[in-house]
Amino acid sequence: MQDIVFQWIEAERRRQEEGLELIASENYASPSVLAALGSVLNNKYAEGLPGKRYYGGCEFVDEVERVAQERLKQLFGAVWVNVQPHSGAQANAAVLLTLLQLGDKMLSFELAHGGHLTHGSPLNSSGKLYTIRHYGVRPDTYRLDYDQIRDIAREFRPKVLMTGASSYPRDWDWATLRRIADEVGAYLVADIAHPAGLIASDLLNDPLPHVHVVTSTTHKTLRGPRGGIIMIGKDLEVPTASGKPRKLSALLESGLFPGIQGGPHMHSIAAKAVAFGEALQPSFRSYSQQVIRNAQTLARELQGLGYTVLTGGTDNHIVLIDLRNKGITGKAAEQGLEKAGITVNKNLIPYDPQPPLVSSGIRLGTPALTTRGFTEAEFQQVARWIDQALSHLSDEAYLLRLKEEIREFLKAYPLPYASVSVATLS
Ligand code: DSN
Repeated sequence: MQDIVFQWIEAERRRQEEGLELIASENYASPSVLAALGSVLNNKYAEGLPGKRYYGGCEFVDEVERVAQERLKQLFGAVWVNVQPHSGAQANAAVLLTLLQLGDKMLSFELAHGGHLTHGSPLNSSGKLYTIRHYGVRPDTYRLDYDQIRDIAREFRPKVLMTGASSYPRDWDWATLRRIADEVGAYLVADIAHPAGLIASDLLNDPLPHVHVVTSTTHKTLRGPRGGIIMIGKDLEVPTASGKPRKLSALLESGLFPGIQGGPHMHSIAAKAVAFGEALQPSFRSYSQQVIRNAQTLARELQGLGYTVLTGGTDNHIVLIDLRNKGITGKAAEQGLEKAGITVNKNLIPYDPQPPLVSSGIRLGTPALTTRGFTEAEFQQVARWIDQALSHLSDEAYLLRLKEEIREFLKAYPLPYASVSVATLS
């Protein structure tokens, strides 16, 4: 008898195959990445680091983790990395636990303007444990205002200046941010979870030479397994509460384990190693270039169809649409597009008059469909489909016909995996 769980997994695989995936934080990991995730490494406990574990039998997982570390260092030019964070949230929590004492001050990007929950939201541990102020985007350009960041930093004197975003379509000026951090004596942390693959491909400004610590996820533009990483470009001696300076790398190491995590997920570390190996191939850079070209095409086409594209375009994989001139909320757009087989997420726009669960915008991203082979021509069609769906939100039959048209179209762009293996129960 087939376990019902595998039927749902197969249903999800088909959903991914038959619809247009435009969630900016999602991608299709390769069959090799999925094979490593589904491997016997799941069974192994390995607290500690390669060669320094708290468990026996780690000789092979040690090799796996060393490969992951070396490939990641090469990919970003890092001098030290940790590949064990279970997620980007864990990576951020570990870094903040390392750099801050309870109640210390952090300045970060406002969540409603594109920041992230783990950068000091009152609902997240970061907002409960530390004292938070935010910077935002300018109301006229929707872009970061580095003068504003400097002004707030001078007044607030944060110990950490947190940067990076989950919905900001423009690049970051890390050199300027480092000057601001230095002026006020703050650590500069960059969370590059969204654009990591584009930075690894040398297509966006590189934070490693400028910031003290970089965190990221591995499953968005980097196209690996779900997970997190921490990296540094320079291993400084930093002061500690005891007064004895220590290497930043050593502090971060223990901030993660035993600070906030237990056993590392070795199957996930193996999958990260595989994904980093893929990202080191020249073909990954071509993929990343296409991700950006596709996003710029999508932004331009939607503008041509009368949509308000925030900041007027994009430097990365994200396109943010303000739907107010169309009289549609983000919630209604997300629901209607889903009926047509187009998956997006509603998104607050900066200074949004709507609450988060309604919102006035949608966030679109090109990494997943670019993995399926979409180029500029296909993204022109994607823009037309989005417009057609949003123009017929109350016409269920129309949306269903569109869904069928998209399903047929996508047959020419197969996923890298045709089916899931289905276990049987005896
Ligand atoms: N949930 C992720 C995103 O969609 O951007 C961020 O953690």
